[in-house]
Amino acid sequence: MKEFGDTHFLFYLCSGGMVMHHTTISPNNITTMKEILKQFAIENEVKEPQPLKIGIINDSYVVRAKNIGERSYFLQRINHHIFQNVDGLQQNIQKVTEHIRHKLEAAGEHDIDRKVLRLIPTQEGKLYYKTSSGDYWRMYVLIENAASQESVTPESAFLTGEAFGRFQCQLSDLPFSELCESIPNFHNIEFRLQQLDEALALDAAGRAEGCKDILHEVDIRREEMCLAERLFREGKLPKRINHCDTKVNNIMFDKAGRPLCIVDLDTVMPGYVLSDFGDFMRSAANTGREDDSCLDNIHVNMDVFEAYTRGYLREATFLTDIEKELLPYGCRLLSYMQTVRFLTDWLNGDTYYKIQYPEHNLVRTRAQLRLLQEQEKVQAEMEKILLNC
Ligand code: GN1
Ligand code: MG
Repeated sequence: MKEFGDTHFLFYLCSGGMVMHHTTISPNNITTMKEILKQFAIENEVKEPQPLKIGIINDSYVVRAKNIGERSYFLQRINHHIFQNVDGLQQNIQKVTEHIRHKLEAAGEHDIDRKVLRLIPTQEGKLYYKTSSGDYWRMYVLIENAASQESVTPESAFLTGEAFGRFQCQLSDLPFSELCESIPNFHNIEFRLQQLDEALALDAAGRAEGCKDILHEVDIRREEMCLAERLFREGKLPKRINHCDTKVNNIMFDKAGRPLCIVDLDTVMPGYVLSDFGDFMRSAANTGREDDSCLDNIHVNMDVFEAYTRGYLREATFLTDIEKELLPYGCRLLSYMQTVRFLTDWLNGDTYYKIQYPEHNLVRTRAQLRLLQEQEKVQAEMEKILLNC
């Protein structure tokens, strides 16, 4: 876990793993930033926003209170090229956070603003601010004295499993017809494969020839990986409200290492529970990094798998038998889906994910494919653990 001390300070995050970003804001941007800050219904005086390097989609800033003891904030520019229905997306977040807040209040919980995100409306009472140049901004209360982690221990994986299980449970009585798909077909693998096929046919960046081996690996698994969609059509697999980005760094922990708050709610929408289970394992039960260039670093961490599964099943009491049985499949599905998505972006010439170097999306693709292959090797073991849980 990152440190909480004064020097390696770590505040919290609302999207993706958080690392302080050392670039400064230019004078022009400072004026714009002041204008943006003025739009939100902030009660106290704040300092200049500081950019944070978190997530690979939105731009994020921390806005600290001028005076100790007052509220600090988390400001984000929403990537509206990716989230094209910002209004629907913000309403989803508002509905979900309000729903959870009511549950926490009813349970007599304290310190609720550190346990569920709170959106700060604009002066006009809107959930986001749109600038004249067409950018969208939103603001949350900053979660103080909390940190995200890039990896978990079996102990914290157990607690995290409970936390995500609880999150799904808290939302299980919110009718999902109330939420929109902030990105349509977001975790629909049939749709993702279709996007891959289109990218391949277009070959906009002239990269198809160089990834024939990966494409072969994707192709031989197509039928197996579309199982969830088939089961849904047959009425056997339900959709529920899911987080849809349960990366390990999308949960904040308190100083004692206890899960505090689930963050990055951009993709909260109806989906299969397999998504949330699988995406956590994709990011946490991997001994390597999501973009590890050394493929030999990548193996499944079975201790994390077992601990998270135990924690999750303790809280996710609403699961049907088929949902439970398919959890190990969900791990493979999400690694496969991320392989397909990174590969599609590579073929399209890197138009979706932020990259840090030219081959980044290709390296990410290979790392996710390797993880899938590693998960396949331990499939029987995963199923056994699940039965024991
Ligand atoms: C994106 O930016 P971040 O880390 O929240 C992506 C996820 C991927 C993830 C891969 C809206 O999430 O679906 O799993 O990158 N979010 C969107 O690291 O596409
Ligand atoms: Mg995200």
